[in-house]
Amino acid sequence: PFERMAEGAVLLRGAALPFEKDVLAALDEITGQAPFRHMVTPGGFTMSVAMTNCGTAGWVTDRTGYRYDRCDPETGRPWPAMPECFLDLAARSASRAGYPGFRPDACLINRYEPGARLSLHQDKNELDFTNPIVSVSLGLPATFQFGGLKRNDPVKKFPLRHGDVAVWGGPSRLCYHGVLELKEGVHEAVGRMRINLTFRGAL
Ligand code: MD5
Ligand code: FE
Repeated sequence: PFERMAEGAVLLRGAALPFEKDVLAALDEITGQAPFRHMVTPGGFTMSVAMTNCGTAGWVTDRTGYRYDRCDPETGRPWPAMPECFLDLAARSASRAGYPGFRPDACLINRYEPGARLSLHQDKNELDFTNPIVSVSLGLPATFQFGGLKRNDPVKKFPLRHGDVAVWGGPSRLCYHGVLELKEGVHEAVGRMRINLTFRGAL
């Protein structure tokens, strides 16, 4: 199961399923130390998606802007370490998609509850855009949309389900993308939410 979504972007359906148990256990460990929180954008809006991080650096936003920070601003402590099973899943997925040698230093963990959405944006706070971004979907299904390099380029929609892994590299790395409002539902292993892990080379 190998779909090409765009130039440089590959969808590996179900690629995270063999890692499901380890990943969900590691997630509980991480969110015990660095709980999900709703961050505030520079414009003063509270995000409907709740976030936390693990790894050397974590993505954060507040009234002063977006950045990667080595510490959790809520606790002042370093983010929880990246679990081995996360690194393994990210590196193997990147490799299968044609990006060998990917070793992420940051994992942003997004939690969508029904009604939460992520509006169209580009990911450009990372220092080196030659690294791909690996995105792992868990729990409730969502509709992912991605467009082009300009905000007004036409968008394509893709359903993302539990266990799917998307790898965004090459020309797709800076494409506009977002997630439509999550529909009501309960996933048997994850509950009433969608979790997305996004692995990045941030520093
Ligand atoms: C999500 N998260 O489903 C997505 C998965 C984020 C975010 O967008 O910033 O936390 S990452 C999807 C992605 C990353 C980089 C490029 C592109 C998509 N793309 O070119 O479409 O929670
Ligand atoms: Fe993004």
